[in-house]
Amino acid sequence: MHNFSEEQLMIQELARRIAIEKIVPVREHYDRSGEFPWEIVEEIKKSDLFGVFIPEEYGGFGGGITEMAIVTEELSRACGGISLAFAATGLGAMPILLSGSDGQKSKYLPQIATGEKLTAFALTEPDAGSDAGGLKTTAIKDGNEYVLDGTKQWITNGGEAKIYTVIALTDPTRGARGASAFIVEDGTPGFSYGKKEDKMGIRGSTTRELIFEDCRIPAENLIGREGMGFMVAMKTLDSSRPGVAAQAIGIAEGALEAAIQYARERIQFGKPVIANQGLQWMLADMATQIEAARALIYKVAAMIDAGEKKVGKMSAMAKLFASDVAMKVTTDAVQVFGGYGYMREYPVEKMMRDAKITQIYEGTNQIQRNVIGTALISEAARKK
Ligand code: COS
Repeated sequence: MHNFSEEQLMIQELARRIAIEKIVPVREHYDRSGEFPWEIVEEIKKSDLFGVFIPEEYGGFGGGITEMAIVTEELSRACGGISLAFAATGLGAMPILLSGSDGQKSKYLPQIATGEKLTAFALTEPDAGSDAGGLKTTAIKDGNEYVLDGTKQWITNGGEAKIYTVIALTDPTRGARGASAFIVEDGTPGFSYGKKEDKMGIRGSTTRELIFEDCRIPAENLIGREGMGFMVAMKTLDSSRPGVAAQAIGIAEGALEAAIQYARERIQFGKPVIANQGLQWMLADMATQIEAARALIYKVAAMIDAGEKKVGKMSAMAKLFASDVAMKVTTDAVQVFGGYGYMREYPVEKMMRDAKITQIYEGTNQIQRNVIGTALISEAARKK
């Protein structure tokens, strides 16, 4: 167990209770229907958990990435899809938290802290995924407004969120260096929602296209300065990747728990299958990998919360390692369940489908290795 404070343990307990009492009974429904889990959003709201990572002066609890990870982990133990209503709100709020003005913080953070408004982060485009610098959406200044044109793709919470942080080019001739970050509110004329994706996993979460056509927003919605957008996006991802790692490890913990319970109950050859050493070894590996990943996640979360600046490498390591562990553990959990594991009647096939996305979004694990490799090179160069 990590050295969580009394308050952090209380947050963990609250989130765990929602997960067990409210999410477990409905997760299959949302996985099948692909609907957005508003009833769970209400529960998270009632427990004040949306505010755990928002400073007290803006109506939050005053925690940081550690608290965000604790809640994400606990909710994900029950459902890695439903937990995203919370986790993606954290991601969407991050540019405002990290780089927003006092005015922007005062206007938007209190509404996020109460859960009155969900948020979403919009960087990815049809032709700009791993190559995030290749974005094409433009935001051209016109008097005291910016005019947005373009399409964002695969936006978690798209259509459900009310506040969007959007990266767009204010100077299309300068590529990534011409990018800027903006706040765009739902209902702004020229801003509409496109295709809603039909996904393999995390089906209790909405993934949708955002379309901007001559969409005018006040110039005051610029986050930071023009040209800072790519940096805002990269800093956001440095802080949010531990959240993906927490989601991954939550899913893995749910799968391990289910596998242990099943292995104790399933009788074959006249004894519970857990009596087989081969199976115990599988469970031992699963549990060990989860603990190692958890240690990494809460280490980097503590570094970020302590205000350390160079966290990109560790953050990428946490997301890379935890998501690979989640994929391995959920696959092994299906194996422990055998034929039953492959059936939709049991939760582990869903966990395996949910785990897969954690190796892909907020930067594929190949991109995480690029981030880690680049950091190793620059650290070595600095030592010279
Ligand atoms: N923090 C602050 N600034 C950063 C940064 C970070 N973590 N990473 C890069 N930058 C800055 C660089 O310093 C550089 O600034 P200058 O132009 O002033 O020198 C600028 O950003 C461009 O950096 P770089 O040349 O390394 O960018 P690349 O285009 O090579 O891309 C990767 C870097 C691949 C790491 C980046 O595009 C990435 O993370 N891609 C994945 C995106 C992703 O996670 N998508 C998921 C969608 S969001 S859910």
